[in-house]
Order: sequence, then structure tokens, then C-alpha cells
Amino acid sequence: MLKTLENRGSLRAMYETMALIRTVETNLLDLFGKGKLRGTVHTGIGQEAIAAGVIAALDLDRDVICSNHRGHGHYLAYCGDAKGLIAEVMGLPHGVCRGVGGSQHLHKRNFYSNGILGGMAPVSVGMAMAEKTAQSGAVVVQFAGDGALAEGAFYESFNIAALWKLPYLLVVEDNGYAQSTPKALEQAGRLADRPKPFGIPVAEVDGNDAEAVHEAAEAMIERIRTGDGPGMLYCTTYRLAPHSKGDDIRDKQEIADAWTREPMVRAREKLPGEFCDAVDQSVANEVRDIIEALV
Ligand SMILES: Cc1ncc(C[n+]2csc(CCOP(=O)(O)OP(=O)(O)O)c2C)c(N)n1
Ligand SMILES: [Mg+2]
Repeated sequence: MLKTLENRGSLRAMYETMALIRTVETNLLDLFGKGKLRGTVHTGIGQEAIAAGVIAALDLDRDVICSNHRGHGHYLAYCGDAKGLIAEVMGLPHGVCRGVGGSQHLHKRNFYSNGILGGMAPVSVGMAMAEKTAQSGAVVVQFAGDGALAEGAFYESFNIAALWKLPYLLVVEDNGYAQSTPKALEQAGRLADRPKPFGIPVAEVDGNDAEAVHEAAEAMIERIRTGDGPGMLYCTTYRLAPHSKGDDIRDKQEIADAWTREPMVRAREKLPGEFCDAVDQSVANEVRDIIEALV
């Protein structure tokens, strides 16, 4: 499944990844509606280009990923394990964490997720310190939302990561909201400027453009891997689905507009239609078969 193409950073390969994420998460929402999931789900529908673009720039044999409550896309981009994820969210014993971790507590090889906002910042920086000490050459990548940047733990983590030149990349997925609170009601100043007083470089990118995300992530990771210290990749995007399920009070026109510039539409503008249709169909079949076997 997935990664049939050698160049993980090609738009075609990233489209495959995005299609897998979109299909799995759309099906998870459906399964939730049917009462088949254990606990809640937060989907990254509309934010897939960030997972696809960043993770295609990592060395999957050694780099470490620390994800958050909206982490299914990061997980799928990392390992493509749709069956392990779906079973996990259903609370089944053949889930990747035996059905005990659920949607927000995924772990496989070098992938870890946790739902406490900001909680993974000191953990990620500690892991980066361990990798530096071991001289492994690995980079630790943390994903966090715009709302999470209100947590003070980030600023202590920035300080240590910069002071000790740790191989830590924070990828911010700014979807403009923390649950139902728009960014402007929660955050003073520009979030992309937050790491600058620590001397941490920031790259700002259109988070719905998989190629742009990938290019910026590659440059940032290459620099961090040389031992030059941490960085932030600030991606602007939009969450197309509700925060978790039936809790959406955003303007309906705003959501409709966002569907016209979401990452898969954007990728399709540059790819042959037959290629995209074939990927969509193959992923739909694969996910349908997985679910039929689990339900
Ligand atoms: C410390 C903490 N406080 C509150 C919550 C509840 N909570 C879960 S997601 C969320 C909003 C997060 O917004 P953001 O960081 O922008 O991520 P997004 O959901 O938009 O991807 C909140 C308040 C939490 N998980 N952890
Ligand atoms: Mg947000």
C-alpha cells in the first residue's frame, strides 16, 4: 500500500499520501456516526499537505516525529498503516497500540502522539537532546496547532533547544482556530514571530501547497541536521471538518470558500486527472476492504 513511487517528495507521491489520509479520515467520521469508534476523533481533512510534505522530507530510519491530537495524517504519512490506525481508533486488539491508545496516543517505531496541547514540546526537545548526545544525526519534528502556541511550555523548550543547538523542528499547522476560538481572539502578535527572540529561524509557507511545504521542510531539516540548531516551519492552512465532530460554529461561507483551495484540489491542478482518479479509486478500495474486515 502507498509509496509505490520512489521519489517520496514528488507531487504524485504526496498526492498518494494525501488521498490515503483524506479517505481514512472521511471513513473515520462515518464510523463515528455509526457508533463504531472508541472515543472521539479530530481529523486533519484539509491539512493533509503539511503531513505529506514534511514527512516526505524526513529520514524515516532515524528521524523522530512527535504529533498531537490531530495526528492521523502524520501517522499515515509516516508509515501508511491504515489498518493499524483504523483498528486502533475502533479500540480493537489489532490496532497499532492494541486499541488502548486510541486516536490521540499512537506509537509506532519513531512516531509518538499525545493530545495534551504543548505537552510534547519539552518531550520533543528532550528527545532532540538524546539524539544530539548519541550523535545519531536524527532530527526530532514536532507538529502543533496555532492554539497550542498559547502554552508556556513552548517558550521554555525554545530556550533550551536554541541554547544547546538541538536538532528540533517545530511544524506549526495554523488552521486559524483553536476548537471554536478564532486565532485573533486568543493570540496577541504574530505567532510566526514567537521563536525569533530565541534566535530560532522561521520559514513561513502556504500549508495547502504540498510542494512548497516539502521544499521548505527539506531546507529547514538539512540545516538542522548540520548541527545549526532548531527551527520552525510555519504553515497556514484550514481545517475543513469540525474540530472533532458536531462542534462547528464557523461561518458556512468561509468553509465553502476553503474547499476551493484545499490541498488536494491544488495538487490536482498540476497532475493528470487520470492519475488522481486512479489513486483515489485504489485508496477507496483499500480502505473499504480494511473496514469491511474490521466491522
Ligand atoms: C493543555 C490542553 N488544554 C486543552 C485541551 C483541549 N483541546 C484539545 S484540541 C484544542 C484546540 C487546539 O487548537 P490548535 O492547537 O490550534 O489545534 P487544532 O485543533 O486547530 O488542530 C483544545 C483546547 C488539550 N487537549 N490540552
Ligand atoms: Mg488550530
